[in-house]
Amino acid sequence: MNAESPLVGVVMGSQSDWPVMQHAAEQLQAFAVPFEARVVSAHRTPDLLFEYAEQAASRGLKCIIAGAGGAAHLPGMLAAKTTLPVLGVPVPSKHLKGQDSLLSIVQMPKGIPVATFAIGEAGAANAGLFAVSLLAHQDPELAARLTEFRHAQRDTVLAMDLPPQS
Ligand code: RP5
Repeated sequence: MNAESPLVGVVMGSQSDWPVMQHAAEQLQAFAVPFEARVVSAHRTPDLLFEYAEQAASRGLKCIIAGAGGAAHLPGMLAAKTTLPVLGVPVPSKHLKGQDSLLSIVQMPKGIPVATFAIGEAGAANAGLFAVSLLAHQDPELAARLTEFRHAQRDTVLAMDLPPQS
């Protein structure tokens, strides 16, 4: 993790969410965005959730990436307690494979938005990239790195070959 003051908070309901949420952290690391990673549970540590959300902006965070599984209250409750952008990542769950996580994050009632990403690793990685986009708006060097990343992806696809067709 970067030693500078964190600009992005990556929070999750349990340590068991980390294998998914580390994909958000990896994107932030790749773009040298300072971040912090914490376990904050909506239903097991509600007081910590309130404290984290209430202090996030004054601590210098610019957005919060929040991942949780099952009845995933964490992103919505964080969004209820801060006006910072909250990026929700549905973590795959044991029985419903993250469909429950997705619906409980994406179906926020009008007035308290949560930007919701895909279930699992792709959603976590995209939440990391979305945080980079948010920050790049005010950081030309970061914006240049994001453009470079997009160009590298484009070039990879343009170089893809398929087997000869008979
Ligand atoms: C949620 O319950 C967490 O976000 C996690 O996805 C799920 C299971 O948590 P553990 O029982 O693995 O701690 O709160």
